[in-house]
Amino acid sequence: MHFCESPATIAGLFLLGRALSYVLYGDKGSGAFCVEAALAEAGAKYEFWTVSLDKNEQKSPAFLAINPSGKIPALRMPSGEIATETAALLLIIAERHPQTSLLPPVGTADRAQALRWIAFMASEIYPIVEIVDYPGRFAPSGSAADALREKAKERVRERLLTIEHAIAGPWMLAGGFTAADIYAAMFSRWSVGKDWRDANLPKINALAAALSQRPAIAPVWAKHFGT
Ligand SMILES: N[C@@H](CCC(=O)N[C@@H](CS)C(=O)NCC(=O)O)C(=O)O
Repeated sequence: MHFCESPATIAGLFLLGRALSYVLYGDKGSGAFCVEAALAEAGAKYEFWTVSLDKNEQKSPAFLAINPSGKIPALRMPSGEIATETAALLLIIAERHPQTSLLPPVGTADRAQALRWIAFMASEIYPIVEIVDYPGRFAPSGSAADALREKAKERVRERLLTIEHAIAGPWMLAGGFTAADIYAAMFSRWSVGKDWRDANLPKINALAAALSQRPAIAPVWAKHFGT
């Protein structure tokens, strides 16, 4: 289903989606991967509505009404309210589906570490990805923007190495799989280049391979990142 279908169709499907399931607004290979993987892990019903980054649909008036920051992913809850921010969405899904292992139990040392690494990636990596993807938003276009993009890529690589060194193996935490693994695997597919990743991030690569084999997540991984 495409985001820019006729308004009547969208309105009808909105209502249907609202009544029955989550509605995830996103695009393939984007931050929507995390949210879709968490929903799949939870066994939750959801609709995936494409907001095309190639077509800049995240800046369309229709989508800005959903997320005024003009970014995907956004998630409409079955009860109708919208939430955004990938890290928050991971935590919201974990909270609403406590039968999953997306987050360790409240008050445990493992939960503290899962929250720590999710916050690290949200604050230290995701904003730098915007500079890699859209350097012209931060520097005059041309050689200044190109140089900035390269510097930003270096920072993403440095911060992914911090994650690499923190991985217990196969998952980030010795206690097992959490939402932090979904987030880490996604960032390793962006910005840094496959050759560099293969040479420098063996633990994240192994984590991503394990994630891509989880029964619920396997089809989501294939959809967003291929096999
Ligand atoms: N702070 C947001 C960042 C989301 C974000 O940057 N999403 C990217 C796609 S992965 C996007 O929509 N980029 C389009 C743009 O910045 O115009 C989050 O954590 O969800």
